[in-house]
Amino acid sequence: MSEKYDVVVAGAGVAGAYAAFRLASAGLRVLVVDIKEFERIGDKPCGDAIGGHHLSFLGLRDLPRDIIEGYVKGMDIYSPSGRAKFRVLGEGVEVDRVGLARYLLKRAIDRGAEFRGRTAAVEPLISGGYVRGLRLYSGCRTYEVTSSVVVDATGNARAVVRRLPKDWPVSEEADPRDFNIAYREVRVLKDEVEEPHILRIHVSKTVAPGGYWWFFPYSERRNYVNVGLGIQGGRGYPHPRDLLYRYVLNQRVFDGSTLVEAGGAPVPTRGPLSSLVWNGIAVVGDAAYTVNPVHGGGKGSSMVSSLCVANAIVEALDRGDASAEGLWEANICYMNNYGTKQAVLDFFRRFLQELSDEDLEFGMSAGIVKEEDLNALSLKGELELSVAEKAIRLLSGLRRPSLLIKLRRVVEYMGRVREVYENYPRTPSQLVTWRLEVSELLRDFEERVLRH
Ligand code: FDA
Ligand code: GRG
Repeated sequence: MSEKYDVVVAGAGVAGAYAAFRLASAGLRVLVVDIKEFERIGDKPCGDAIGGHHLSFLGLRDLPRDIIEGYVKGMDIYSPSGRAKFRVLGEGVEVDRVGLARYLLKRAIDRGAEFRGRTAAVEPLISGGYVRGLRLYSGCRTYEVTSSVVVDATGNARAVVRRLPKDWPVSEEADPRDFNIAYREVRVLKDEVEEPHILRIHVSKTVAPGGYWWFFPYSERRNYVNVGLGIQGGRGYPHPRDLLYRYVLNQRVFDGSTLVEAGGAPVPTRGPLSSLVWNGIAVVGDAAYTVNPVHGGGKGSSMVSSLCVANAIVEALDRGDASAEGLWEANICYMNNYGTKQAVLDFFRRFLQELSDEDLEFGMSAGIVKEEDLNALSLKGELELSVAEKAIRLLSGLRRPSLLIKLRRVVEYMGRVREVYENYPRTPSQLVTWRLEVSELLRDFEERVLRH
């Protein structure tokens, strides 16, 4: 006889652990499984930055101090030559990633969730068009658990949804070019870091093609920094570790530094899945492509998806309806709180990844986009049309008018994709038509703007 739960969560990274915490807090019978044991939960390479607004939204303002590696007050973004710099102010933290996931999982367990480490989700159990549970593997044994809803929070593995029928929207595969491959090291520097509350991002097509390299100090741990580099996937670019060693770690600031940790992983830098739910199944975090496409941060937004999914499951099970329709509120919530911004930024990301170092240098030094514009872009995914208009009026006669005209068109398309996402379907039956609208807009954008 298989064991029966209300919800089985596969994966206990931040997304799975936070979902389990929310579900257990609502009184549901929850099982969480992970291939890792409890001590290594959350141990995945990361830049460790989370915006304070996410912590407020998620009710995580009271994180224990011992899992905070640093307090962040803002970020400097450098042009390829390093001569132009934008400072974007915004408060956040550098977090101990293992400490955070373990803290969330512990809270879930305290609220009654059951955790099984060293346990793999092997495949979903499907019958009558519904996911009814999971086949699990642990200690050389395969067995089944059943549940009203399964939540796939297995990150890039997408261990459950990738085994669902291809016509279920949750199973959608991502294009390799919609990933960044990111590698990072944690190092202790010989000298103190200047301005340890400021994160640094450096854009350069030569050093980090289709991505950037970063230098994130841990203000609470003297001389510790998280330094890494991301490149766009699927383009045949060199390995990010090789680029980091070739262009970054030979800089003087790293002389005599010691290595604490190293590692990398793919990051899905694209728009959200068209639906986080289907019959008996929900998907959250990296497995649902909830990362910010422009900067690759995904911890905060993965938990936003978990919050939306958990709330929807609680309500759906209360009504006894775990169908796509019954769980649909998860999508409305996620699109309102993050997905729309993500989709808009994905269009901007595609434009950014096509720019040369010359374009980036010009764009940043000529003041086409200013610090305040970047603030609005990162907070709301809005880039004012007037920015491009102003720039064109001022500069088109002088230099690089084609870049400016392209920027204006990009901003127009960002407005259009926002409108489409603001009209996200209220029921699953309208999803196919809506998805066609999104893919047509993207095709149009690629043909008329990017390849033009
Ligand atoms: P995550 O991958 O963390 O968790 C998935 C869990 O599922 C794991 O515990 C895994 O063991 C488990 N699992 C997998 N397969 C399983 C199976 N079959 N059965 C059971 N369990 C299974 N984000 C950010 O906000 N700020 C930042 O600074 C950075 N920096 C950064 C740098 C680098 C180098 C990378 C690679 C990524 C980042 N990110 C980031 C992105 C961020 O790390 C990412 O978005 C979140 O960790 C996603 O959390 P999830 O819980 O969705 O997946
Ligand atoms: C796709 C152009 C492009 C680059 C991606 C993958 C990658 C390059 C970098 C690795 C990830 C990394 C270092 C992310 C840190 C980004 C960051 C500052 C996250 C914190 O931002 P939040 O939590 O994010 O405030 P949002 O945008 O969700 O408010």
